[in-house]
This record gives sequence, C-alpha cells and structure tokens, in this order.
Amino acid sequence: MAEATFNFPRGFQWGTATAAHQVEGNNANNNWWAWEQAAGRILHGHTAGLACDWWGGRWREDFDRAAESGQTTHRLSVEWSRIQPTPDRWDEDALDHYRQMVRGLHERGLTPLVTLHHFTDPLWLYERGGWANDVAEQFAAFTEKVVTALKEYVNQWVTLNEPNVYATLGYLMGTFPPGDQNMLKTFQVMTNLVRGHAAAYHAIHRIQPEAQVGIAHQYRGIEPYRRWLPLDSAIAHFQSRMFNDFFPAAAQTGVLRFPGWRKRIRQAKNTQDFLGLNYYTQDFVAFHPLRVSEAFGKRFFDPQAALSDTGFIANQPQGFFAALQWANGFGLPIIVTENGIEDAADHLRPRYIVEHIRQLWRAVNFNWPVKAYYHWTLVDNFEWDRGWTQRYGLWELDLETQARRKRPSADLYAEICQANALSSQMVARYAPQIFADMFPNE
Ligand code: IFM
Repeated sequence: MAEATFNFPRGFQWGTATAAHQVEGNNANNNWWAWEQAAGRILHGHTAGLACDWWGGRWREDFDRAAESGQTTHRLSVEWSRIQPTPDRWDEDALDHYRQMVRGLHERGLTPLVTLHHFTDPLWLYERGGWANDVAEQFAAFTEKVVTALKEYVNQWVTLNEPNVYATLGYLMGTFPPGDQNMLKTFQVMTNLVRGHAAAYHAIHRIQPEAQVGIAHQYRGIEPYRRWLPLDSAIAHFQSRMFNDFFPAAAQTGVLRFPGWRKRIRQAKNTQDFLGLNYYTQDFVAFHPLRVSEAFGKRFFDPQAALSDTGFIANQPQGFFAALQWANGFGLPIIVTENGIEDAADHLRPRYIVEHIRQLWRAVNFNWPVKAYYHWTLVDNFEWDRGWTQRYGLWELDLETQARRKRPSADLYAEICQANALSSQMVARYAPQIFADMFPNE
C-alpha cells in the first residue's frame, strides 16, 4: 500500500469557526430573531431558539472539545445587539461575557479570531433601515467598544463576514432579512458595507496598531459550462466579478466597481491585513435568455460531483485550490476562515475534509502564504433560512437535550490538527473509497 504524509509548516493554525446567532441562543434583540418569528421565512418554521446554548455557558464544554482535539485557534463572533441593546446603551455584562469567552479560549491554548459582524443587526439599527444607510460611524463606535474590551486577548479581527452573501440574499434574492429584491438597494448596501469595513479597520488600528484585520470573503467558483461559448464565459466572468471580486478589490484599491459605474472610497484603500476566504463549493453557469434577475445565467452543479445531504453543496475540492489561487492574487497572508459541508450522517464529510485539506496542502507547497484553516463548524448550529435542516458540525447536536455526539469526522480532523499533517493512514481509515485515487501504486 502506498504511503505518504502531507505535512504543513510549523505554526500552521487549525480551528473551527462559529457565529454568535448560530450558537448562542436567545438572541432576541436582533433582526434575525424577529425575522424567524414570521411564518414562511425559515424552512419548516424553525427558529434559532436556544441554539447551542453558548450564552447559557455551554461554550465551555465546546471549547474543551476543540482544545482536546488538537485545535489551536477558534473563530467566533460577537453579537452587536447584546453589546449595544439600544443606541444609547452599552451592556458591560455582555462585554464581560465575551471577555470570559476569549479568555477561556486562551486558557485552553486556542488563539481567538473575532468577527464583529456576522449577518445579524441590532433591531434598533434594522428598524431605521440598517445598512441601506451609511452606518459606518455606528459600526466603528461598536467596533471601538469591542476592541477596547477584548484587546488583552484578541489581536485578529474579521470586520464583516461574507458581505457579498449578506447584500445578495437580503437585498437581491430576498431570502435573508429584510427580504428585498432591489438591485439599486443592493449596490447601496454594498457601498455602505465597504464604508463600514473601512471605518472599523481604522478604528481597530487606532486602538491596537499591531492588530491583523480582514474580511471573511465567501468565494464561490463560477465556471462557464461551455467554455467554447463566449456568452457562458462572459456571464461567468461577470458574476464572478460581482460576487467574488467586488469586496476584496474595494478593500484593496478603494474603488467600487459596479456595471457601468465606479465609485471611489479613499478610506477603504489597503484595509486588509489578511485575505479571509470562506469556500464551500463551485457552480457551472450557462447563458439563459429568461434568467434576467440572475444576469442571464443559469447556475447548477457539475452532475458528476457528490452532493451534500440537502443538495446545497457539491464536493468540488479543485474549486478550493482555484479559490486559494484567487486569494493569493491579492498578495496578502491568507486565512481560510470557513470550509465545510452539511452532512448529518457524516457519509461525505470525511472525504470532503480529506480532499479539501489536500488542496490546501498543495497551495501551501506553492508557497502561497496560507496561515490557518477553520472548519465550519464545531457543533451543529442554526443555519439561517435553512433552519436546523443542515448539519455542519463535527459534533452532532440534539436540540431537545443539548447533548453532543461526536461524528467520525471529528476524530479525523483531530488527527489532522494533532499531526499538523494529513497522512495516507488517515485516508485509509476515514475515506477508504478515495485511497487508490489519492495514492496510486505506480
Ligand atoms: O453557516 C454559514 C455561515 O454563517 C456563513 N458561511 C456559510 C455557512 C454555511 O452555510
């Protein structure tokens, strides 16, 4: 049997990523909570409810799980609506709660990476129109408060999680709050998110000059279905520029590029110290004259690719390599801020992990400056408009009892973290079906 070990450089960081609303529970003062209460918005009428009960203290046992499995870092987010429940009030107890959590990470040997905005907005901000307005000043004030409170334990920050997803799903597709389908408003929100990011970036550096600050960008591979057809290529290129390039390019150049229009936001120039990359899957796109709202492109998965439980993610590891190559083009250190798959029975996840980590290793061996990898996620959590129907956790969550049950992938990921490597023995044990392809005998 062929043997090999894909080693990672010393100091490479391994972790899992989470977000406040998805794990904390009882986050009743934000726009998502309000959105979840109305019928027809979340699959099967699910709500976040108690989630993983982190606000009730179960973060301790979950951080223990992360540390015991060899992880060295954890990405979590803070909930704006807890810290600033009304425009004129800061909740010191909430800040103290987060201080305990990030100290708890340190005590377990885990370095925190903290996200300031992960999809949710305080109700008071939302009711005034949210990010459709220029709220950079409010976001910077919140950022200052958090950074001042947590700086003893945190020096790595993500300002915004997936601003492209936030703007597109909330304002163009209408599946996230506020449920709009308005192209102009989408551009307005995108512009304000860039302003907000820039203001937060400068606020963090004023308080903590040595901080490392970035955005967690969701990169979705968008490939032309028929490479020979210029229309397919043009649409793939256009969609990729709008979805993938808009935010990282704006944070690099200070220029926002919309179709037929550009806008300069000087303060946004050079406002990333690392490139945060969230990668899950990739699509084909084919020209379709009737898909007007999708820029005349029909998107679909490669029919050969294995699909996740609900068909939401196609296993496309080569797309991860392409995403890393894209990320490398920005000339910044790269942090893989999310990567994972929904798979309640853990049928596909071990293979997904193995194949994606192998692509990560290839990227590292090209000397692309990838510093860390965060698997999404530690324990099953509330999956936004898809409620509890999608299970991304290395640990399964029983919502009734709050019990956690380890999936085989948790052991696989622990072995990778502990060895700082992926070995052929791990593949033989956890994903034997791909062994021969990965390690051919001749
Ligand atoms: O759960 C989400 C997360 O909040 C943002 N990135 C994608 C994940 C899986 O859908």
